[in-house]
Amino acid sequence: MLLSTRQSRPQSENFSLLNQERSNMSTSGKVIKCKAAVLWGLNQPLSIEEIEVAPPKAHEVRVKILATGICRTDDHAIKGDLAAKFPVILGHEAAGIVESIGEGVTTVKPGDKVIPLCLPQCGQCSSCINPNGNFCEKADITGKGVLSDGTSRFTCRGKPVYQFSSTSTFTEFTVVDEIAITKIDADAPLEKVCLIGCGFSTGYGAAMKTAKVTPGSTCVVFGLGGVGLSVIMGCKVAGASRIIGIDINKDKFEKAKAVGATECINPKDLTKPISEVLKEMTDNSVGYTFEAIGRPETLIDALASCHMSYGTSVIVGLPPSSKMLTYDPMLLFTGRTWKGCTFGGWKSKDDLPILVSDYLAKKFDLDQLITHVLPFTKIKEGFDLLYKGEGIRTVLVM
Ligand code: COD
Ligand code: ZN
Ligand code: ZN
Repeated sequence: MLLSTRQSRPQSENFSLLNQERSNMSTSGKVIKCKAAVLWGLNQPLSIEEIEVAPPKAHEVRVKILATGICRTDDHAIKGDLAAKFPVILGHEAAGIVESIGEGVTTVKPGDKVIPLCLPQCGQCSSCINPNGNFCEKADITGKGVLSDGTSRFTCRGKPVYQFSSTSTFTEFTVVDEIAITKIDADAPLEKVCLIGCGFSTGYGAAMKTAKVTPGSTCVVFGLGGVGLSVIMGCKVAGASRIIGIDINKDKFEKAKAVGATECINPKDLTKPISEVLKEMTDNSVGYTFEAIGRPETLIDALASCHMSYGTSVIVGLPPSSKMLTYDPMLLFTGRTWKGCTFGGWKSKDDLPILVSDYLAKKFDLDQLITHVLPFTKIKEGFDLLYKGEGIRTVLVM
């Protein structure tokens, strides 16, 4: 029985699972030495190092990471646009297998397939207990870089190394709080569902969970990177009949149409404001707009582009923290709704396993987002692809 379950998985994953079962017997309770990409300081190159990963303490879980995506937020930490403490192990979009658990852990066990949660769900704070909230108060928004007990589980060359975004996944092993990990279907292909750990869920949830796009509606998505494409997938699954993609890079249009955009516009080709063009194109019927760029100007464009009385505009992209917005309150006075969301609005620990099952049921296709797969040690090449704007998502496999 066990053998037949294994046979349905990819060969490499079977091998990892078998190794995992053997290894967690010998590694449980001990320090593990493994490879990780350490960032020693702002704007430094990522350095592949041997690190030590301490065993999980009470209510913590040690995970063998098998696949991790590279997200722009990791680069924001490298450049200093997002607070982090150094040295640090970045990475927050991943999937793996539980190696061992600390005392009191009840929701996962060794051998379980899991996704670490860059937005935890503690289940007890004001956001977690309200059905409409998801921004858990335990989220590490100030870049403390430590687990709940105030320390990290990593050391390298005798120095403590900080964690990132409640996770740290650019490493063969990591330790997270139990509130920052969720168990997923044993049949999930980890090198695909790792994207559910951040980029995909952020965009897809903006449409499905936050905006609650209605069937037959007209949607406009500003920015056709991995997050914007995931918004398009959400609009399509929700039954939108028109989905208009906007990007200044026309090379993004082909993929946008492949995932569900019905038409695409390059603002550089326009002589009138985009809100007016969209109003004319759609006979004044834009129900939903999404901003997945993270620029103050396009946030206002997206707001102005949804219908003046019943339209909803969702902020998905986050402008650099120093930027303030100026806008005409009349845009809201006439009835528009302006909403924001983090992580698509999903309650991470509860909702991610459902998204993984939806993927396995072929409700959406993550393959469209994965343009490059590289061995973990080629992480620098993966970041170069991000900088060149080539492809959508790079997945690193361990
Ligand atoms: N007009 C139209 N399109 C533009 C413009 C413009 N003025 N400027 C840039 N673009 C396009 C680019 O050509 C590109 O195609 C796209 O916008 C942006 O895509 P990417 O590939 O750079 O980025 P994504 O899709 O991976 O992510 C973009 C976000 C803005 C969503 C992301 O950077 C972000 O800020 N996320 C918010 C934080 C968050 O929710 N994080 C979740 C946990 S990390
Ligand atoms: Zn991310
Ligand atoms: Zn909480």
